[in-house]
Amino acid sequence: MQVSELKHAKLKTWVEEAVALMTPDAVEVCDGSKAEYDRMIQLNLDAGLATKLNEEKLPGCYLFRSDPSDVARVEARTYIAAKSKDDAGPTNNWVDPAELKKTMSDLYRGSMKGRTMYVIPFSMGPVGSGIAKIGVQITDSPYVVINMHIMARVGTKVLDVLGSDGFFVPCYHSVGKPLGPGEKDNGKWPCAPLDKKYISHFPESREIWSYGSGYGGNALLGKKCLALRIASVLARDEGWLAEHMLILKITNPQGESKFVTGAFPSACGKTNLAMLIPTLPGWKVETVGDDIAWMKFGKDGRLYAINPEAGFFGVAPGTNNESNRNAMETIKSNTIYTNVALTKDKNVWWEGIGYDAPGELIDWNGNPWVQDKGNKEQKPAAHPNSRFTGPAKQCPAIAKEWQDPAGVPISAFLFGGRRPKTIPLVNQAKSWIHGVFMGSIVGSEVTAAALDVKAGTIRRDPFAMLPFCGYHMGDYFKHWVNIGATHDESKLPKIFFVNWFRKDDAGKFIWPGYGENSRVLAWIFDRCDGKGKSVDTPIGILPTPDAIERPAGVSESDMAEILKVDIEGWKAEIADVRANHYPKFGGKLPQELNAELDAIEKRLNG
Ligand code: OXD
Ligand code: MN
Repeated sequence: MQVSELKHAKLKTWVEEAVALMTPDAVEVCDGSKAEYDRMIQLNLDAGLATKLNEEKLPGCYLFRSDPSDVARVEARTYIAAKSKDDAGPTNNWVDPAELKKTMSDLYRGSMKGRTMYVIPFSMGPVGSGIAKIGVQITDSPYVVINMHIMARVGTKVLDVLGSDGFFVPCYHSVGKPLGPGEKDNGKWPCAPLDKKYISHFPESREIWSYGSGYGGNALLGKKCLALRIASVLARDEGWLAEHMLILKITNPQGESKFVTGAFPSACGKTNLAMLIPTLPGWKVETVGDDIAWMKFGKDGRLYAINPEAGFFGVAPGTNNESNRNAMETIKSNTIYTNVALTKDKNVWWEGIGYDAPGELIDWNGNPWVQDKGNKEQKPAAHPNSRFTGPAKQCPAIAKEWQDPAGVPISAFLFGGRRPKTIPLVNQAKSWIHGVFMGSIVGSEVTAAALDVKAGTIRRDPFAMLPFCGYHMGDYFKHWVNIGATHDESKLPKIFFVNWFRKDDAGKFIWPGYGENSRVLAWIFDRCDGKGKSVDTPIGILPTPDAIERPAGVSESDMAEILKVDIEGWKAEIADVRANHYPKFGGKLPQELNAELDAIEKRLNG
């Protein structure tokens, strides 16, 4: 389709302005067809950016290697350009929007020379769903086009729903590497240097401008940029929730089902939990989403969730048949791999895939690599943030409701993180506001290797939204408080804090995790019906020691340890929240949360 054929006047003008600014050699409006996908793959193959993988073992799969400066989301280069700095809040980077638009317009000027501009109409959520939102991304990256084909619903069907005056979020994207006459990418991943990368959000005008990166959440603008940062602002204004949450369906041995969402900071096994294979006989877990949940109130007063995405953009290292067999099955075909290692027979390999590297590999930098297990200093063959982009419909555990435009009714919210001590295996909030308090103090242990902080330090990541909230985090807490204050609490999801990551004094995990987490999910399921043996404690409602059947390897005393109320540990936790965490949000911290902190402290002292 030509730009001149676009029926939506605002969209047409916006595209024409982008063409005038970025001066591509050609413009294409994406139709979302298989033929288009195949043509984009061919362009990537011709540019030397894609490697076709073994057609017998991995049909329809391709490998890409990105530039070392372009391997992950760049939080330091991510901006919330609200009109007032106070609206972005203390946990977001802020630049005045007019100034940022000026800087970025200068970068965009001529940035698509020698390339084609692709206009991708996309729907986050099932096309036409009342919960879904439409975006239109302009990009000069055929890699982005194929990833968007998998991660969102794209093409003409979206334009049909948009009509001539529908709402869309305009998203600019350029890799920031124009080509001179006759110049080709020649196998070199196009992007701009780190200090020229910008991932910018304009919350008032609901716009996204991304420049200089072709990778993941920086470039697939439907995901973190639209579905979380801009959507969180829409949700605040319109009275719904846009959350960094997985969605799963649990069915008990009697055949009754419930839907649960869960927020966990990055690297806490969200995708694994979303695709869990229960060890508990008779129970079934199915997947609705692994990263983002959009929830709106139904006429019955309950919250209904959709997964706005259509694919999984998962971390490859550590994914194997034990940790996540469903993910391994999902990515056996029609999958894009980025920055994993390549074997001689054009298969993929990564650290933690479950078997040793089969002979000499090509690592994610494109260099020969031979595994040396004796060398602890050896650089990994796959980048630690290497990814697969796989279609959700290929997941063997996908729930039949996953594309239901009305969404699925949510019975429980889970919050969790990696907490080696203090936080029990599972703890039910006594009330909505207690649950909001739990969400507000979510934290996870970071390793020294990952961040420049002392190993064992807890990084607080409230609601797992710190890098993804498009406005002041204190106002975000207030939005959650208000949801409880303005709705019938008995119909709202019950809230639980879970922690699979307790360690003993020798540093060994006490709880086996993975499929055994189904035992905890079963207790949560029963609690939603007011069943499940429980005890009221100062910190919340805990299972009695015999409420959760112990898995192999977990002794009675282990179970008592991970279910006990660690009074001293909790006092330290409360003191840390009071001294170091809550003050970050200044006057915008809702007083209801301070009151909750006081109440728990009082109970601990009492
Ligand atoms: C992600 C993240 O990539 O949360 O999903 O970092
Ligand atoms: Mn995520």
